[in-house]
Amino acid sequence: MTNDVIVYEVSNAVATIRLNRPDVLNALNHALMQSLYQAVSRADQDESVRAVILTGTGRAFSAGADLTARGDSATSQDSGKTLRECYHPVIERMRAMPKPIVSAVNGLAAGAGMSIALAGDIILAASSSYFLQAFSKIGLVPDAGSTYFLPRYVGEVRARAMAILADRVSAAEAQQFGMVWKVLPDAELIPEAQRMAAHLASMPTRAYALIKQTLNKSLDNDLSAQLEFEAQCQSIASKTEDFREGVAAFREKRPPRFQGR
Ligand code: T3D
Repeated sequence: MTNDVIVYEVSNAVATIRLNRPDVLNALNHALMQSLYQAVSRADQDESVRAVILTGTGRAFSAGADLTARGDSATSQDSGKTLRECYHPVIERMRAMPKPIVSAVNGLAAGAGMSIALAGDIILAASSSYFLQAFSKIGLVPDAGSTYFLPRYVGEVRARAMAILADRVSAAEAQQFGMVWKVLPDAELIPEAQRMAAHLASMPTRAYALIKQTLNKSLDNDLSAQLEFEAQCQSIASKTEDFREGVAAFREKRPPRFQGR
C-alpha cells in the first residue's frame, strides 16, 4: 500500500510504515492520521507480519500536527475533538498491537510527532535527530500521550522541564534521559532498525504480545494486581507452540525455530 502520505511495505514478516510528507517535515494532517491508523491496523491484522518499523521520509520523523490545516483562524477548530478522532485511535492501537513496533526516529520529532515515536516499543534515534515538546510554543498542551509516556520514561523533573520549556532535546540527551533505547549514526539507523525488526520477527510473537500487555499495565497496577496479571499472561504463554519449541531447542542445544504461535 502506498498513497501520498503513508508508505506501507511488507518484507520478510516486517511491515515498514513511513510517514511521507517530507516537504512539511511529515506534519500530521487528517489524511495522514487516517492512513496511519489504517496502516497500523493492517500490520496488526496481517498474520504474516511479526514486527513493525515506524519511520519518516526525509529529514524529519514528524513535526507534529499540521499547523496549516486549520484554515485562516487557528482557534476555529476544537483540538480536543481532533485528538479524540484522529490521534487517540492511532496511539491506542500502537500500544495494543500484539507485535513489537520499532520507532526509527530519522530526524526531528516534534509535538504529536514525538508522542507517536514514544508510543513505539523500541525507540531508536539517528544521532542528528532531536525531540521537541513544541506544544507550549504555540499555546497548546502536550497531547497524544506525551504526558503519559514522558513522566514514565524520563521522570517528573525532566518531563515537566521538557513540556514547559519546550527546548530541543538531542538524541544523545534523549538516550541519557531514558527516552531512547539506542542512538545510531544517521546512515546506520534504518539498517539497524531492519536488523532488529527481522530478529523480532523470528522470535515468539505471542510472548511479545503478552509482554506488551504486562508492561502496559505495570505502572498503573499495585504489586498484587501485577503479580496476578503476570501469572495470567504466563499461563497463556506456557501453552503456546513457541514455548514448547523454546524448551525443546534448549534441551537439544540447538537454535529455536519460533513460528509466532
Ligand atoms: O488540533 C490539533 O491538531 C491538535 C494537535 C496538536 C498536536 C501537535 O503536534 S501541536 C505541535 C505542532 N508542531 C509544532 O508546533 C512544530 C512546528 N514546526 C516547527 O517549530 C519547526 O518547523 C521545527 C522546529 C519542527 C523545524 O524547524 P526547521 O527550521 O528545521 O524547519 P522549517 O523551515 O520550520 O520547516 C520546513 C517546512 O516544513 C516549512 O515549510 P516551507 O516554509 O518550506 O514551505 C514549514 O512551514 C513546514 N512545517 C514544519 N512544521 C510544520 C510545517 N508545516 C505544517 N505544520 C507543521 N507542524
